This record gives sequence, C-alpha cells and structure tokens, in this order.
Amino acid sequence: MIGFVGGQVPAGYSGHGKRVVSGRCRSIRKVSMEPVEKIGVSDVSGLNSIPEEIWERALGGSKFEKVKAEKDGSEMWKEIYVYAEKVRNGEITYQDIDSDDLNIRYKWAGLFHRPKATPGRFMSRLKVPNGILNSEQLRFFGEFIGRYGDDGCGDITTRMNIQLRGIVVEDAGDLVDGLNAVGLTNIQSGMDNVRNLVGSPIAGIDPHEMFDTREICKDIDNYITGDRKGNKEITNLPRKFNICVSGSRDDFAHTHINDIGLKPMKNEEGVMGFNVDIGGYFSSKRAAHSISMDVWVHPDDVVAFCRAMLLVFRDNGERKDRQKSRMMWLVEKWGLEKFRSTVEERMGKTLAREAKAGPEFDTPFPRRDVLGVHPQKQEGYSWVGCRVPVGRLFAKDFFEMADVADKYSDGEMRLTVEQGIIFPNVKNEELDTILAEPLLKRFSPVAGNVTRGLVACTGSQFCPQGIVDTKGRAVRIADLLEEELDIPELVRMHWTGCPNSCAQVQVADIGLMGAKARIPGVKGPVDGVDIYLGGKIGENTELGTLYKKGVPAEPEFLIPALKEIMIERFNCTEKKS
Ligand code: SRM
Ligand code: SF4
Repeated sequence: MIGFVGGQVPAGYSGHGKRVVSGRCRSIRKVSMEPVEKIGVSDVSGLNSIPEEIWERALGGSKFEKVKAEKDGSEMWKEIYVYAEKVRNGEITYQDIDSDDLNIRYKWAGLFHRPKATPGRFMSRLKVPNGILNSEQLRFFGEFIGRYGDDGCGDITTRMNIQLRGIVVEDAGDLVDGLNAVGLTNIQSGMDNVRNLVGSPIAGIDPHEMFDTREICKDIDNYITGDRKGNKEITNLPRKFNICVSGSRDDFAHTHINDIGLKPMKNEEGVMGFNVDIGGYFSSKRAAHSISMDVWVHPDDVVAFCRAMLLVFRDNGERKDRQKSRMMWLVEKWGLEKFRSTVEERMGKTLAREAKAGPEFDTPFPRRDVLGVHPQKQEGYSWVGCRVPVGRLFAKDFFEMADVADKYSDGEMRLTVEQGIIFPNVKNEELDTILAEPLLKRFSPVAGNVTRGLVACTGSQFCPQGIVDTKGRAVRIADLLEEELDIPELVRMHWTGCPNSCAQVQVADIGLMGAKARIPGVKGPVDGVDIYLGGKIGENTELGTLYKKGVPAEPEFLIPALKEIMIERFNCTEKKS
C-alpha cells in the first residue's frame, strides 16, 4: 500500500500537503537580470516572431495577456538560471523573485510554483511524447526527486506524462539541463502552450493497430518544442492547446476531448492518414465534445497542418475573456467553412475532405483494456499493463521501474492516460518471472473492477485550485466499494479536485468533481463532490453529465450514494457477509 492511502499524504506534508516552509509568496523587489548564455535554448532576445499587432491586442486583454505582453514567457528559458544562481549565492530568496515570473512565467520553463501547498517549491511538468520513457530517464527522475527526500515525488498525468515535485528555485536549471541530457524536456508545458502529445499506449505492438503513433507524436512534439530548444513561434497562444493522435479504433488517446484529435482512416486510394476532429475541451464553464473538421490529412502533412492550426489560433483566438479563448470558440465564431479555409490558406494547401469508413467499421469494436498481460503483434512477445494507484510515484518506484524495464523490456516503459504503466516486448517465456517481481505486487496487472479504472487529479494536496483532496480519497473509496460490492465489470471512476476537470470526469462511467457540500445540522460547508454519469469512450463517445450535486465526500455519505448508482446502473450486488 502506498503512503497516502486512507486520507494520509506523503511524509513531510501536513494534511493539505503543506510543507514546513514558512512565508508567503510575494514580490519584494525586481531582481536585475544580466544576460546569460545557457544550454540549448533558442535565442530569446527581443520579441519573438509573433506579429506586433497581437502584442497590441494582448495589452487590451486579460491579466495573463498583460503579463505575457510585458515579457514573453520564453525569457524564462534563460532567467531561471540567473535566479537560481542568485539564490545559490545567497543574494536573494525565492520570495524576492518578481511574482509574475515566479507564479506565471516560470511555467514556460515547465516549472509551476505551488504557493498554497508548498511555498518555495515547484512542480515540473515534462513532455513525454506518446508516453514512452526509457530506463535512463526513469533513473534520472528518481535521482532528481530523491534529493528532496520526503518532499519529492512524481505523478503520471492524464496526458500520459510525468510531473515531478519538490523542486526549489536553485535547482531549476539543473533540472532543465538534466532532462535535456536524457533526451527530454519540460519546456512550454504550462500556461498558454501546447500540452503533451498523447498517442496510443500500445503503438507498434498492438495486433489491431491502424497507425503506429510513435514517430508522428515525436515529429509534432519536435515542432512544438523546437527540438527541445524552445519554439518562439508558439510561445504566446491565446490559451492552452491539446493535440492527440489515435492509433486504433479504441481511441485510447481520447480524440473527442482534444483541440486537435487525429483519427486514423484510409482514404479512397487505400492510403492511411487521418480524419481530424477539433475543438474538444473541458473548462470550469464548459465541456465541449469535439466536432469533425471534415478534412483528411496525409501523415507527411500532419506537422504542417498542426502548425497552421496553431498559427491561425495564435493570430485570431480570443484574448480578452479567458473563458472563451479555447479554439472551439474561434471555430464557432467563424463557422467551420471559414475556419477550414483559413487553415488551408495558412498551410498553402487544400485538404481532402474526410475519408469515409469502410464496411469493416460496421462491426462493433469494444474498447480494450490495456491492463494485464496481452499478446503483441510480434509473435512470442506480450505487453504487461500495470496499475499505479492514482499515478503517484516516489524515487524508489522510478528506480524499480527502470530495473524491470531493463530486465524485460529492453529498457522501455510506457505511460497511459489512465495513469498506469506498460512494460512492452516481454518474452512470453519470461512472463512468470516479471509477474513475480516485487514491483508488480505493488503495481499489479490485476486489480478490482473499480481500482483498475481509477483516475485522480492532483487535488488540493498540491494544486492551488483544488477544492478537495482527491488521490488519497479515491483509493480509499475504491477499496471500500470493492469490499462491500460484487462488481461484475469495469466501472471507470475519475476524481477531479475542481471544475477544471483535469481528471476528465465527463469521460468516466462515474465522475466525482470536487465541490462544497452541506450536512444537515453541521455549520458551514464541508468537502463534497458533484457526481457525473454517462461518459462513453472508444468509437462512440459521449460526455458524461451532472447527475447529483454536493454529496459530502466522507465515506458515510458518499459510499451509500455510489452503491446506489452501481447497483442500479452497473449490475453490482451487495456482498454477502
Ligand atoms: Fe489540468 C490547470 C493538473 C490535465 C484542464 N491542471 C491545471 C493546473 C496547472 C492548475 C494550477 O493552477 O496549478 C494543475 C496543476 C496541479 C499540479 O500541481 O499537478 C493541473 N491537468 C493537471 C494534471 C497533472 C492532472 C493529473 O493529475 O493528471 C494533468 C496534466 C496533463 C499534462 O501532462 O499536461 C492535467 N487539465 C488536464 C486535462 C485533461 C486532458 O488534457 O486530457 C484537462 C481537460 C482537458 C482540456 O484541457 O481541455 C485540464 N487544467 C485544466 C484547466 C481548464 C482549462 C480551460 O480551458 O479552462 C486548467 C485551468 C487553466 O488552464 O486555467 C488546468
Ligand atoms: Fe487542480 Fe482542479 Fe486540475 Fe485537479 S482538476 S489538478 S484540483 S486544477
């Protein structure tokens, strides 16, 4: 069992993940910035290649637009080194750092200050295109967070990505350099930048694969991050942006909730390319299912297509009201035809219309579960999918995962959007030994029908927007449900700490969104959840909708509410005692 199960949190944190570091984040004085020559990040002097008029428009926009216009976030690619040196030399503390740099612009260098839960410490969000890692990278994570003792940990995110925690200002440059040295980056991973490239977790090994997503995810990511040196062309988008590439009819990548979702389909000539869905997103005010753009894109054109989409969004997206600035709003403002033709113009190419699905698509294709042992398309080999309880990892876990990957998977390990891991390319004759590894007792390929579909966002333990604790609670409630009910089939339960829905409650069978609740006779609000039902994934997607508001999150209230739903809708029965 992991350290925070049962509502507890990792050692070194209080009940709300608060570390014993005193002081509030504040801006005392501006720190002078001498230019420094630093590692492989591109030259960020002067304004980047964003047209001047955008900067002018930005000045009339939201607070965040003003912060971006005052100084582009890409400046932090150098300035994090200056700040680190000054803190190391004792010239300043993190509290002296300009608050817009500390709390906003550091995110362009992949560093998120956690002022509420752990003042002075950062979370770093990486880029792991297609969720594929190697053992050297895993060991680097273990070593890096290991230096923070109980204050360091990591998470697998809902975009098959890694976040590391506990980082202090003086180590920021070491982290960026260290990641680069092992072939990774954390650049442009937060704020108004493109998020991690999601692909198929079983790309290249899947017997039902339509398109191997690995190379194309890497190619798009290389454009976005400028080959890990930073890409100034797209450092000032109106808002965040999500791209994913699906590899099979399972749609493991969730194309229906991304700004760009590429879905494999052969055209009339039998060439495999992509139909494109656009505009899917979640926010606290709106959950939008994507719509078809009615285009088919050849794999060779995918990077140019994504670039054209991003530049059209950059130059035309809403910059005043951040609640209306995701790409879907631009598509709706212009209408699909104008949107499509503007993208084609920017690309310098007319795109083919959407390819029609052949008769083979008439037979239903139930979405598969990647957890467990599955034969690969390569004869004699299998992948082993393991659950990591709510994605939380510690230094020891990273080292052990690296060892198992080296021993059985030629050093490779993959991540899933359900916050799990996959060891690919395991020889069938070695399955018994891998399954006997101590790591696989902790991160088991076999799990109960709630536990194996359990997803939880960061929640209030670290996230400044979190209304409730999620990860600890999710594990505890899942355990209780499995103790009390016979659950005949997978029930995908997602916990998200606030209405931003980072853990995608609208995708789940049962979604629990942090909210305040009332208990009759108890003064003041208590931690609670809004319950969502009806998310469908795979080939025929639907977004779940609100079913019940404000259920108190304590087991005595939540367990009966969930049991009622599971008995009525998921064929569950009470266990006989
Ligand atoms: Fe998210 C903001 C964590 C996936 C929608 N998200 C945040 C912040 C940065 C909030 C903050 O102030 O710090 C959270 C960092 C907390 C922390 O310390 O970890 C945060 N989001 C996460 C992660 C780590 C949840 C997880 O535990 O897995 C996921 C990281 C993915 C990655 O690797 O990049 C994560 N966030 C998502 C997703 C799911 C997805 O992409 O499939 C969504 C909904 C889909 C979408 O974006 O359309 C999502 N996060 C948001 C939003 C609402 C966006 C909007 O348009 O309003 C915010 C708030 C914002 O951006 O203003 C947000
Ligand atoms: Fe934080 Fe809310 Fe996202 Fe959870 S859903 S990580 S609480 S912003």
